[in-house]
Amino acid sequence: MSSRATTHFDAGELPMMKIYDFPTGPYPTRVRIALAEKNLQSCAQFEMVDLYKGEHKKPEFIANKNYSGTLPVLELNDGTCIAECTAITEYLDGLDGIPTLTGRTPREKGMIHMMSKRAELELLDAISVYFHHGTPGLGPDVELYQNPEWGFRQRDKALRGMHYFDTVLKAQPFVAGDTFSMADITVIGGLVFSGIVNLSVPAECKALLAWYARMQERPSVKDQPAILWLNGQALPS
Ligand code: GTS
Repeated sequence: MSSRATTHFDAGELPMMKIYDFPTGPYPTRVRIALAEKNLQSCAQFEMVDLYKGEHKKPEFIANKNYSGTLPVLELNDGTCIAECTAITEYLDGLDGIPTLTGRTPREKGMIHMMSKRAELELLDAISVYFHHGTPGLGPDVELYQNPEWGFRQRDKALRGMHYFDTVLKAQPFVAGDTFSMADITVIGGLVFSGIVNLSVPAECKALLAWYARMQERPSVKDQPAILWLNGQALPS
């Protein structure tokens, strides 16, 4: 961890943490990007939970790791488990006392939180619902209830969300304003999921497409397994 430029921690004080992960998953990708942005990857040990085998729905996982039965989950040395990408990102961002992803001032924090939540509601979570209800999703053994009509409505909502974020990005360089933040990471998660379900960003959403191309050049984003996979590149072993 010696490469971290500014930190309130000495290397030995930084916590080791475990991330319950599915490397190409859009939500785990959000936390992987946050770790890379904070240069904390070497503090994280990843444990794969196979979504397609329903390991995240097993009673032990629900009881001990995440009541919601989703990934990612961050587990601290003392056994504390933090689920929800935004909560995990807030935790990681606060570790060094120099928040770069979740805002410093009340105004920044408010804007970033709002835009990240909006990116979940209008884009990422909507595509997730489409995946689980409007496509075979994780397969019949895991998808015990499917409502295709709801899935297709959410797909249409996500397409409207893409137009909304296109409008936002016509006016400013990043989703929550002038700097990269957790809100950008959430929209990246949304576009990763859109790639997985073949829901293309409409060609007229030029600002959103240009922003996504820029995001994929960021060191924290470009080598993510999900991005490599979607771009037809080999995954690291
Ligand atoms: N609100 C949660 C968060 O922000 O962490 C959602 C997490 C989520 O839906 N994760 C997906 C999941 O566990 C992982 S992935 O789809 O990105 O790979 N899905 C499995 C399921 O059964 O919902």
